[in-house]
Amino acid sequence: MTKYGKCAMKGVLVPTYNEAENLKELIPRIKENVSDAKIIIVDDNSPDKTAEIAESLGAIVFVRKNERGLGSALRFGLLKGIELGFEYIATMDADLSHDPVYLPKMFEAAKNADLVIGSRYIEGGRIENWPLKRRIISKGANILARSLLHLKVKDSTSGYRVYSRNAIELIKNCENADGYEFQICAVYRIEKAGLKIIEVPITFRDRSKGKSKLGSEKILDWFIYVLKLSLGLSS
Ligand SMILES: Nc1nc2c(ncn2[C@@H]2O[C@H](COP(=O)(O)OP(=O)(O)O)[C@@H](O)[C@H]2O)c(=O)[nH]1
Ligand SMILES: [Mg+2]
Repeated sequence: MTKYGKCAMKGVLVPTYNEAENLKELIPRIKENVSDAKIIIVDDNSPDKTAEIAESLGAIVFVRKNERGLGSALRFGLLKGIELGFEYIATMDADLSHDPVYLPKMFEAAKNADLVIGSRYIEGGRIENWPLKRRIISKGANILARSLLHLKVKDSTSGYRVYSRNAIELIKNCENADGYEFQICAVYRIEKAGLKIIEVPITFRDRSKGKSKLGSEKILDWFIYVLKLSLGLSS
């Protein structure tokens, strides 16, 4: 038991920055698809009142006042999820790019794996209405990750995932991966540790509300991180 009531086995973690409008649609849609899961929001003190909206919609909300970063928010939320007693934790973006309709299938697959990835780059996976530039960045990042880090996973940058407790124990050490590089750090550690990873095809759709937080500086940080990881210079 926790202060949030009888502990559910499943959590759905959503990192947010200025996603109030998207959460109004996302939270009810998660509840519709996985009624037995608790929703955890890690918000970095968004000025648009994301946290208040999330709370009013019944989510467990953590507000970080002095920190920013997708990776550090995910690490924070996954570790909180373990403390709260969840067995499986899904992670997904707030912007409806990750359709909650896939959650039941992904949680089901997680019974036989330590990491389930909602994948755009396996048979049956698709990307809709993403500009060409974003497609090239995403595909390029995956090709680089596969060749430099010798990864088998086809979509190592997807943020739509389900982690087991074992997998979360491993990503505790992704301390230098505070931004978008967290996704790659997590896959790298889980795959190299020999844990089982399953990719499930998804259709990814570009956001229609709010703004992407991926800028060229973050892409460069990601690239330097992967390079360092491949050379054994980063943990
Ligand atoms: N807490 C937190 N969430 C973030 C941060 N940056 C991005 N996010 C969230 O991470 C998810 C993915 O970010 P997004 O901007 O959609 O990236 P894109 O899909 O690669 O364009 C969204 O839910 C964002 O609100 C951050 O610094 N802190
Ligand atoms: Mg997005």
